[in-house]
Amino acid sequence: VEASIPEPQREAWKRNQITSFTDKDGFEKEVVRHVETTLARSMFNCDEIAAYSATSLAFRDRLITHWNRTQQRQTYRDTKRVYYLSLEFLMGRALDNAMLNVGLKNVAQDGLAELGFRIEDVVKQEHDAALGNGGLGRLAACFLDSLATLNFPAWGYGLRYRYGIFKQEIIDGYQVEVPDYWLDFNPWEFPRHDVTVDIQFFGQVNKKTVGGKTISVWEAGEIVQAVAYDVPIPGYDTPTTNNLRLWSSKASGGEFDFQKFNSGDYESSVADQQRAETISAVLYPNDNLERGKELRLKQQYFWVAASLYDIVRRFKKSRRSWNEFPDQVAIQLNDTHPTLAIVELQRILVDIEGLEWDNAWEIVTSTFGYTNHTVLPEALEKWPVGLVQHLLPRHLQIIYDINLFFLQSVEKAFPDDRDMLRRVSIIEESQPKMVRMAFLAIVGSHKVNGVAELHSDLIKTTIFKDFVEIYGPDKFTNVTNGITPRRWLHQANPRLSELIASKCGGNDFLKDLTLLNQLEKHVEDKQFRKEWAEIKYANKVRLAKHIKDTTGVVVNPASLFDVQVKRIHEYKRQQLNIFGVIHRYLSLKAMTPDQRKKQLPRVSIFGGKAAPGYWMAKQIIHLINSVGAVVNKDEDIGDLLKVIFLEDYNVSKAEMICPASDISEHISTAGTEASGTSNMKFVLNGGLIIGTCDGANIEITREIGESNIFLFGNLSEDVEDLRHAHTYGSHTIDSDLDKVFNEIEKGTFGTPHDFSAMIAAVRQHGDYYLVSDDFHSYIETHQLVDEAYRNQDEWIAKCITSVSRMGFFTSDRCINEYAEEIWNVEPLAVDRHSIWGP
Ligand code: HBZ
Repeated sequence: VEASIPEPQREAWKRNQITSFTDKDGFEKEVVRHVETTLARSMFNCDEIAAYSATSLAFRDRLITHWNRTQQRQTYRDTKRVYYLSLEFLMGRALDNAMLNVGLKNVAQDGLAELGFRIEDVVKQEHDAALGNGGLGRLAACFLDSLATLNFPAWGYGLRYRYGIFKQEIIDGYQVEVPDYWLDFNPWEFPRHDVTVDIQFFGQVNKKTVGGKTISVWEAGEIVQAVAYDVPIPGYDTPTTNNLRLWSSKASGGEFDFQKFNSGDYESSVADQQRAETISAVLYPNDNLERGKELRLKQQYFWVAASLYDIVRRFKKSRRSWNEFPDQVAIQLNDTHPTLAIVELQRILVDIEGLEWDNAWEIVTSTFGYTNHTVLPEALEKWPVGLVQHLLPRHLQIIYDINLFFLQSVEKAFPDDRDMLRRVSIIEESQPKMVRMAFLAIVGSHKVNGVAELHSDLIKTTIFKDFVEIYGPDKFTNVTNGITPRRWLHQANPRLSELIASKCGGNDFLKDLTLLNQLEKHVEDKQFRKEWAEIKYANKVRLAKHIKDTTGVVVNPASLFDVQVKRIHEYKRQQLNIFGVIHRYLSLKAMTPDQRKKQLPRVSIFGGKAAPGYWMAKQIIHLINSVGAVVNKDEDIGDLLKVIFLEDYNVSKAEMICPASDISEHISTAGTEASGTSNMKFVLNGGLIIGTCDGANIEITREIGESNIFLFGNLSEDVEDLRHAHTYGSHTIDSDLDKVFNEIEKGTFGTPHDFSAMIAAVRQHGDYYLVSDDFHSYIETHQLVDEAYRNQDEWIAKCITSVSRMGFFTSDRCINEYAEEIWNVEPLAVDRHSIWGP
C-alpha cells in the first residue's frame, strides 16, 4: 500500500505525524484548544457540558489516530475479519470507558481539576448511547470491547437510530415514555458522507438473457440512501481501536426531489424525504416480542444490505477469488434480526457476480454463524410471505429456492417422514403463510449457538430438535455469555477494582479474569474483609443518595439491599418479587414491636422498562409503586422495609446499582431466561444472588459453589408437566400467596381492580410462569438470605470467594470461543512501538 505513494510525499506525511497527549499538560492543552476553537468558548463560559465536550474531543482525536492505524494495519495484513451484525448496541457512556481503556483517566482527572472541574461531574454530562433494549444489545457492546481488547480485526454493524430506547418517567406510579433524542451533540461518531450505499425496496423482478444465460434482475421501486457513521471502539491497554459502523437513512439524491419540488409538488417531495429518514428513526422498544411491522422489516433489510455491500466492497479490494470469501470474512448474526443477510449475499453472488447457485450457497453457509437468544415462542421472528414479496420480491424468490433445495435434501435423508418436511419448512403453511427466520438462519449458517449451557441444550431438544437430526449435533454449540470486566468492574466500581488489583498483582486481572482466583487466599484476611465491606457500604451510600434525590425516600444504607433490575417481563417474574415483598410486609405487620426489633432491615429495589405496548408489564410497575407508596410511609415498619422503583434503568444507572447490591434477583421461570448477564455483573461486584436454576445461574453456581448462591424453585424439566397440571388438573394456589392476593383485593395497595388481571393470571389462567408453584420456596429462600446476612463476616467471605471464582464469565473468554469454534479468526498482534509498519 505504502509503495503506491511517492517517497517525498510519504516522508512529509510521516514527518507531520500526529502525536497524542500522554501527560496532564498535553491533555490540558488539547482541552483548552477544543474549548476555544471547536466550541468557540473561553474560560469565562466553560460550563460542565463544555468541559465534557472538550474532554471527549481530546480523547476522540486520540482514538481516531489509533483507529486509523488499526485500520491500516488490518488492511495491510489482509487477514480474516469478523463482522458482528446486531440491530442493537447498548453502549452507554463512552468517555469514562475511553479514558480507562487508554489508561489516561488519572491524567484527565488531574488536568480537569487544574482547569476547575471534578471528573465525576464531567463524565455525568454524557447522554447514554441507548441503542438497545436490554441483554442482547448490551452483549453486543461487551463483545466489541473484548474484540478490540483481544486485538481481533472486527467490525460491528448496526443502525444509527435517531431515537434510542425511550426514557422512562414514573408518573402517579405508572410508566410514561419520553422520546430519547440523543444526537444533539455526539462527539463519538464520525459521519462518512463519502461512504454511502443505495438501498432498493419494492419493484419487480425481470428475467434477462445475458450471454446466453438467464438472470434475474430486480428493478427497484424505491431507493433510499444509507450513510455510514463510524464510532471508534478502543480496546483496553492496546492500541487496537476497532470500528462500529452505524447506518443512517437518507432520501436518495440529497435533500428532497427538486424536480417534484420545482414542479410544485412540495408535499410529496417532503414526504419522500421523511419516509426515507423514518427507516433509521427509532429503535423498536420490544424485547423478546416480535410484532411483524413493515417498518421493522425495512430497517432490517436496509441495514443488512448496506453492511453487506460494504463487506463485499472491502473483500473485492483484495482481488481474491470468491471461494476465498469465507477465509476472509466471518459474519455473526446476533439473533435472527439480520437473517436477510444470508439471502442478500446469495443474491449478490448469483444475480450480480454470476456464480452458480451451489457454489454461491457453499460460500454463504461457510460465512455465517447464528446466535439464538430465546426459546420464547412469541419472540421467534416470522414474516408474512406477502409482506416480503411486496418489499423484497427477489429475496422471496431466493428464500423459496433455498427452502426447495433444503427440503429436497431432507426428503432424501428422511424419505418416510412427510411430517418432518412440514415441521422444518422455512415457509410455514399457515394463513397467512410465514417465513420462519430462525429456520432460515439455521439453514444458511455453519454454526448455531445458544448463550448458556441449559439454553443451548434446550434449543437442541425443543425448537430446533428436527434440525439436530438433519444436520447432526455438531452444527449446534454453546457459547456461554460473558461481560467485560473493564466496564463492569474497573469502571463501575473503581475502589473494588483497586482493592482487587492490590491482591492480584496489579491490573492484569482485567485482561485475564481468571487471575481473580488469587483473591481466595486472602479470604481469611480480616483487614481485607474490612476494606471490602467498607467499599460495599460506600457504594450503598451512593445509591441511597440517588434514591433520596430521585424518589424522596430515605433508605438506610445499613439495610440489606435487594435488587431486581432488568426489562419488565412476566417470564422474569418481577410479580413474584413484589408478591414476596407484600408477604414480608404482612409478616412484619403481624409482629409485636419486640419481634420487629429483631428483624433485619431491607430495601427492595426494582428498576426496568416495560415495552410500551405490554400492558401487563406496566401493571406490574404500577403494583410495585403502589406497594411502595403504602409501605414506605408506614410508621410501624420504618427502616424494616422500603420499596423503591428506580426510574429509567439504563447502562449508566446499572454502573451505579450493581456495585451497591447485597442480593440481586434472577428469578425467571426455569427454562425461559436464555442466559442473563446482569447475574454476572452483580456477582462480579461482590453481591450474592437469589435465583432459579435457569440460564447462566446454573454455570455461576458450578463456578462459585452451591453454598454461595441462593437457588430455589422448580427445575426446567418439570415446567411442562406443571403447566399441564394447572390446565387439566385441579390448581390450588399456595396459601401464603393467597393471603397476598386477598390483601391486594382488600384495597390495601389502591384500587384492587387495577391488579385483578395479575392475580387472575395465576388463579384462573393457568399460572403459565409458575408463580404459585415457586412461591413457597422463594419465601423460604429469602429467609435464608436474611439469616446469612446477619453474619456479616461470613457474608463478606462468601462475596470474596464468589468474585475470586468469576473468571469464566468475562466476555474475553466468550470471544475466544467464538473465534476458535465459529469464526476461525486470529488476533492481529500489535507492535506498540511501530506506528506505520505492520
Ligand atoms: O439476550 C436476552 C436474553 O433474554 C437474555 O437471557 C440473554 O442473556 C441476552 C444476551 O444473550 N435477549 C434480549 O435481550 N432480547 C432482546 O432484547 C430482543 C430485542 C428485540 C427483539 C427480540 C429480542 O425483537
